[in-house]
This record gives sequence, C-alpha cells and structure tokens, in this order.
Amino acid sequence: DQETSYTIIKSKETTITAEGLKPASVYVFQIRARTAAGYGVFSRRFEFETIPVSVAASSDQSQIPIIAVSVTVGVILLAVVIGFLLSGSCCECGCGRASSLCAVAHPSLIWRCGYSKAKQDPEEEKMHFHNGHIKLPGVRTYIDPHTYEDPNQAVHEFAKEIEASCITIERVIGAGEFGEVCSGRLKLPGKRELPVAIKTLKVGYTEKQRRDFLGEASIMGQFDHPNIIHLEGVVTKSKPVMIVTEYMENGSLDTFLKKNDGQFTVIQLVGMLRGIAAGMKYLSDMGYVHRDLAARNILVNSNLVCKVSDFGLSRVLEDDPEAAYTTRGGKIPIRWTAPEAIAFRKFTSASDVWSYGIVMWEVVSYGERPYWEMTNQDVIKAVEEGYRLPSPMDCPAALYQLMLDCWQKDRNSRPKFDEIVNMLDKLIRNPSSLKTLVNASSRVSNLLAEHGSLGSGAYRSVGEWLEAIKMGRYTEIFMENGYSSMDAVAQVTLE
Ligand code: ACK
Repeated sequence: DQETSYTIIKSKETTITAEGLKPASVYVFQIRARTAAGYGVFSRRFEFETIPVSVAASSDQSQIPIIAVSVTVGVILLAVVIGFLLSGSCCECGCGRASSLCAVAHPSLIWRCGYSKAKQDPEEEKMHFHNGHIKLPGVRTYIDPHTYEDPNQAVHEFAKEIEASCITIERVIGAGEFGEVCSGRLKLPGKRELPVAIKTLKVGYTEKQRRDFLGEASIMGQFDHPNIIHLEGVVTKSKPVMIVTEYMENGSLDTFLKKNDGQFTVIQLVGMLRGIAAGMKYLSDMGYVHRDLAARNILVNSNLVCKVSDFGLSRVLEDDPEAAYTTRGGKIPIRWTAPEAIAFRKFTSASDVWSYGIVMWEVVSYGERPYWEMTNQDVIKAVEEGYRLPSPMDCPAALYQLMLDCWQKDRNSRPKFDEIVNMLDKLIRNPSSLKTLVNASSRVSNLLAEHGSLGSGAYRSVGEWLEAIKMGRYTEIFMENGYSSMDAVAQVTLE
C-alpha cells in the first residue's frame, strides 16, 4: 500500500538472485510464468525483509545468501506450479488455450481462469503495475497486446482485416507520428458506405514502428463504447499498412473549442464532459489506464459527441508533443498528469481522473492552455505546493468543485469515473444547478489564499507578485483599479 516502485526481472532460468537490495526494507516478490501462449497469473505475494545496515555491516553477511536462497526456492516452486497450471487445463472451457488467451476468447470465464490484468508498459525490464482489481464474471478486461509473442496475432485477434480495395482515400487531414492521417470512405461488401479516418504507416518503417503502429489498433479493437473511437479494421496484407476508424467531423476537441470560443451553452459543454467521463468509466472498468487523457486526444463528431482516442503503449507519449522527459527518463505530459504519476510513475485510473479534471478545465475555458505559459518545472512545483488552476471564467461552481475534487493530492480521495458520470447526469437533469457561477472575487481570493506570503513583504511590488504567480499580464488591470501597492492588494477580500 505504500508508494513503492516495481521491477520486473525476466529470466529463462527458474532461479534468480535479487541483487542491490537496500537494507532494512521490505521486498515483495511475485512470480508468473510465460509460455508461447502468453502470461500466466501472478503468484501470491512473498514478503522478505532485508536486515538493518548495522547488522549487515557487523555480521559475516551470512544472512544475505539465506534471503537469496529463499527467493530462489520460492521462484523454483512457483515456476513449477504455474508452469503446470499453464500447460495444463486452467481453461475449463475446453478451448485449449492458456488462461490469458482463454480470457480473450471467453470473457465470461475470466474469473474461473483467474486471469490477471496484463501490463501496459512495453519496457519489460522495469515497470509499474496498475491497481490490480478483482474482475467479476462476464466483465470484459483489457488485454495488453504485448502478452502476445507475435504482435500480428494480437492485431488479428482484435481487429478485422480490410481489403485495401474497399477504401477510398479522399484527403489528408493531419499528420501522425507514423504517417499521414486521411479522411475517406469505406465500402465493405453488403454494407453501406461509411466516412472513415485512415491512419497510414509511412514507407520505410522498421519492424518496431509497424508493431507500435498496429498496437493502437489491437487496443482500440477491444473497446466497444459510444464514447470511444470505433475501429473499423486494419489493412496489413498490402501496403501502405492502415488503421481505419470512424470519421469524426469536428476533429480534435482542443482545436474545435478554440475555433468555437464561447459558442456553446453550459449544457452542451457538460454534455461533452459527460461523454468523455462515460468513455473513461468504460476504459477504467476494462482495466485500461489511458495516461494521456487531454482535450487534444478527444475527437468530436458532427453531433458534438466526444470520443476518447489515441490509444497506445509507450507510443502514446512518444507521439504527444506535450510529453516531456522527466528526470527519471519517462516521457510525460506534465500539465495533464497527476503528481504521483509524475513523481513515481504511479499511473492508475485515479491519475486518469486527475487528467480528466484538467480536460474539464480545458473544455470550460474553450481550449485554454492549462497553466498558460508556466514552464513544466513551475507547474510541477506549484502543484506540489498546493496550487490548483483557478476557475475558468463563467464556470458553474458545481463544475469547478468537481475539478478540484479530481485534483485531490490523495488519489484515493478523487472521485471515480462512475461517480463523475452520475454527478454530471444530475447536473444535466437539473440545469438550474449550473446557474451558480464561481464569482470573480472568489477567483481572485483563491489565488490570494494559495499565495499566503502576500502581506509578509515577500514581494516588493504588485507587478513582481503577479509575475511570481504567473499572472503578470494582469498588472495593468490591478494598477488601473487602484491596487498599486502590496498593502492595497492585501486588503482584497471576497466581498
Ligand atoms: O484536429 P484534427 O482535425 O483532428 O487534426 C488531427 C489529425 O487528424 C491528426 O491526428 C485528425 N483525426 C484523427 N483521427 C480522426 C478521426 N477519426 N476523424 C477525424 N479526424 C481525425 C485530428
């Protein structure tokens, strides 16, 4: 339950020695087997505590081999047992697959087969697990394409192969990391023609690029929800390799909102947010953590329906121009990411909820950039110190409160996506609840409260203070309204 990091050691042997352990620390070991059919379930947790440093230094260190031997014995025993289970009849449905593949083919048997949520991080040596949660019979679970030895098998398990001759490309609508994004039409035999978006893989790709490119289709193909972008299929048997999805007439949400600044009713905005929350609830129920939820990764159709898009593995973040390298080497879209995910890569549905709060703020402020021109480092520091984005202009108080709830430091205190959906539904059913807006004076007082050092002489001028809180552009307004000294600013009250 503590904020720890996790390491995976992959080995072809049935023994490993865990080296470089810290003294006086508790280590938990879990073991799982892997065959060509995929991963088995994790073993139960085995806990070991390393000896304190003073004992380690004074003793003849004879205890260290004991720990290593205990681990080794545990590994051997578990590898044998799990290996037996995997090769044997874990799957009771008779399909002859190992448990993880059985779960794909027969989701209702997940419980019986004891399927464990697959990892999402392609970096196999070191990775973090997401909160494992118990799956109920009949509940579908996301399966990481990496659990397939052959990525081609994964893509064909989850995505339909489309004949290139069924696709007409009409125009280029954008550029992705792997190639152009086009709009066009899909005419499958016996079906009516559909407008589609087509992502292409540029020529001269490497095998890894092809795998990563199609990885997105393997993920998207597992989802079936009105607020998740729908995969029509893939073209892999001819070139260029393509991913074909439903066409979203209004493109990505951030650009769409900027283009239509101030044009929607509050109910329309809440309707968009409700859709995104419903899509995210579906993903979190499936055990999928998005990690890059932001308005730029939401697509909007002609009916203003918002759909979550941009699925991938490490690629999601590689592809995102907002993602920056952290000191620990991971690439993270800082402004949208929860502090625990930035600090120790604890990506969970709760960190997706934090990002969702940022998306709410983007939507209500019509595509404004979160934290404006603050640098990533300043954002990290400010958020760590308790600073939160102020309410957008004309924001219903209930929506701003929900944003603040999503930005609770303690991730367990944040609302869950189903609670967010319920809350937004209530607001939509009772539009008068959206009439109370966060007023301008409390917007200011939030800023003042966050920066309590106001009256203490920390700033020599109003301009310096506003610069410090990244609000320098308001200096003139303060001056014009008579707030020309820090003493005058310190007198500002809610009233
Ligand atoms: O803002 P946009 O028009 O919406 O520009 C980007 C561009 O392609 C690069 O990603 C657009 N795009 C991506 N997927 C789709 C889709 N399914 N339908 C319509 N436009 C899309 C996106």
